[in-house]
Amino acid sequence: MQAELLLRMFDSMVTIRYFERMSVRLLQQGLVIGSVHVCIGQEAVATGVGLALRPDDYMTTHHRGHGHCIAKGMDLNSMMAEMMAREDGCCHGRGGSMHMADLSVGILSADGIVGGGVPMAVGAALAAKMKRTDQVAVAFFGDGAINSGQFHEAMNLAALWKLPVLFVCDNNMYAVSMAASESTAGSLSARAAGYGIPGINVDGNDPMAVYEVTQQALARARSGEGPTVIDALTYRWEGHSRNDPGTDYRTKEEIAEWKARDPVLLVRGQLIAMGAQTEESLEAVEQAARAKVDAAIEFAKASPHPKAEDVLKYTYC
Ligand SMILES: Cc1ncc(C[n+]2csc(CCOP(=O)(O)OP(=O)(O)O)c2C)c(N)n1
Repeated sequence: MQAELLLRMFDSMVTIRYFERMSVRLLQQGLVIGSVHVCIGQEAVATGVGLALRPDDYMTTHHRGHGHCIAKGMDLNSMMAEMMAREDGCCHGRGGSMHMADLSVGILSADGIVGGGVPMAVGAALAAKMKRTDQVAVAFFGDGAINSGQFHEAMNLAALWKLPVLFVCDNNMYAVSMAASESTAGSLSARAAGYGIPGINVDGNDPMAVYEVTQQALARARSGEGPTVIDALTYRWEGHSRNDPGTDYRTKEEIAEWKARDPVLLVRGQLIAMGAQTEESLEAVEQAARAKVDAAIEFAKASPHPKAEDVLKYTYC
């Protein structure tokens, strides 16, 4: 059971990492349109939470959200086509990297507005409570979101009404070039305590640790006890986005230290140490993951661009 789950985690993380590496390459080639914020190094947070959720649980994510969507089960073809601004994308190519959505797996939206998805997840949780389903809503956000007003309004209502919601922080300690230590007083878990809800700190580079705290939080939410905050400490290996090398405000030593704590290598080592897998069998899993992403790229390339006369289609006012 443990080995099977770890293998699924490995598969999820290598799929996310390769998807992200290819996203950067396709952006450089001009095939991906707009901007891309990759989550290389942070795959364990998305994976640990995503694999604990049910397909009908709701999720909102943020600008660095490809990993969350993949771990929640979103179709890679539809994601890649969206990034390449094609008709077969999840938003028919109108949204791009920061606007992934797929209601068939509970993904309500990604959001380019920092903190924007948090109140939406609370709304989804309120709907689940009113309809008496036992669905849970998860809001992913970065550490840069936790000083925004809407974040606190959302936490307050969720705690007051005991809504089935998980607040999950991909805490990579930077918002663009701003270190959290220079922008944030106190801690996220202390803020959770201020709203009377649990605030759990977890190693965000260990998918099993993230999975276990997510399961506890889900059980609490489904039994009507209300929300939980999960503060998952992790690190983004790359720069913030296209024009940021990520090295002007972080030391080489810091980056190297976090790369040495690679979540993919951690799980690879665990699977081999327990005798469940070999180097060769894991290489085959990685190859299969790369093949899925490569097929999604080919699918997206073959998908048509929206027609100019359809420019107003899907717009509402
Ligand atoms: C309300 C709002 N303010 C500012 C921005 C510009 N912006 C985009 S991403 C970002 C940093 C977000 O940092 P964090 O939430 O920690 O996520 P990370 O990029 O580290 O994953 C900022 C300031 C924005 N998109 N929305």
